[in-house]
Amino acid sequence: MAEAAPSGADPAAATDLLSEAREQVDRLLDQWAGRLQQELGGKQGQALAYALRTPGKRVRAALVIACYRAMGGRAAGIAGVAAAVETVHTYSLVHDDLPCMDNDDLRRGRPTTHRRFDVPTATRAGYLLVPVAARVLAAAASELTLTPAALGRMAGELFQAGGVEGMVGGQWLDLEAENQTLSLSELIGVHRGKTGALIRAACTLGGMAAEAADRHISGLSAYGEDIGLAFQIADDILDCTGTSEELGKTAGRDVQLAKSTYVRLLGIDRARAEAERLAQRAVAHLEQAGIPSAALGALAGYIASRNS
Ligand code: GRG
Repeated sequence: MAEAAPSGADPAAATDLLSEAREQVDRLLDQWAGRLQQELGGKQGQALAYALRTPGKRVRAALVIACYRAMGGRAAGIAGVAAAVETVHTYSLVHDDLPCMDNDDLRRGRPTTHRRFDVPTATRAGYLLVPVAARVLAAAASELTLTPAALGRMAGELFQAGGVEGMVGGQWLDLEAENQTLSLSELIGVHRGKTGALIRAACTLGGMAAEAADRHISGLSAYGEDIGLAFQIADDILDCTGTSEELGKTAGRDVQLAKSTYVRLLGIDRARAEAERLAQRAVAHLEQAGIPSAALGALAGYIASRNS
């Protein structure tokens, strides 16, 4: 079997980066949650705060921060860009769990937002998170003293990845594909949109915040595209091999919903080998673009072989 991580990658470096990202981004999201709860009030405010405060792994946040630093960025304000990406991701989880989509009860080890509140409140909370993400990004750009042009470019990148050409489009195809068997290339198309687009954007946003050159942004984009797919393959594997306690969400849901997954098409061993191959190729893209990649190599290894 292929190596579990790109050669030279240090698993402890990934764990350290993830804890740092969690600490910084959770603090910011907690502040936003408090502010929004006051602005909105009532059950709607509570639901929005509940969704923002649910504790995730913060992989996308760690990617924003690591790509920013790989491109020479040093300011602490990058955590705000990471929080904006995590806000879009949180919106997608709130809606993904709704009865009209995956209809799930458990997320991040807690009741899903519509179970804790109700379906209309959770639906509105999800929609409300999209403009919240824009506010979080604008505040971060101001703290980083980015130009309006840089903010415009970053907003375009984030919301295009979150839209019909990315996450929404991929989810749409995923829902349409329930009870059908997709070909591998169709499945790759679904995964690249549903999961990969936002992960790729996390990487390019880190580079853009550091005002990286276009050829470096392209290298980060190619890296992000491969680890985005590897991330979803690992998700497919964990759905079969993990428990609900370990995952913080209902295990075995893909089989229950008759979804096409990498595991269904290739089996667990070949799916695992493919995730590892993609992680290695992601790092090769960085090397080709001349991007120093120790932290990003560690994150690629973590993403392909993660166990939660
Ligand atoms: C209107 C069709 C339509 C769609 C709305 C709901 C939605 C947009 C998109 C769903 C996108 C989605 C949930 C993709 C799955 C990505 C994924 C593997 C999520 C799990 O990510 P982790 O493991 O979660 O990083 P944590 O909880 O750690 O943040």
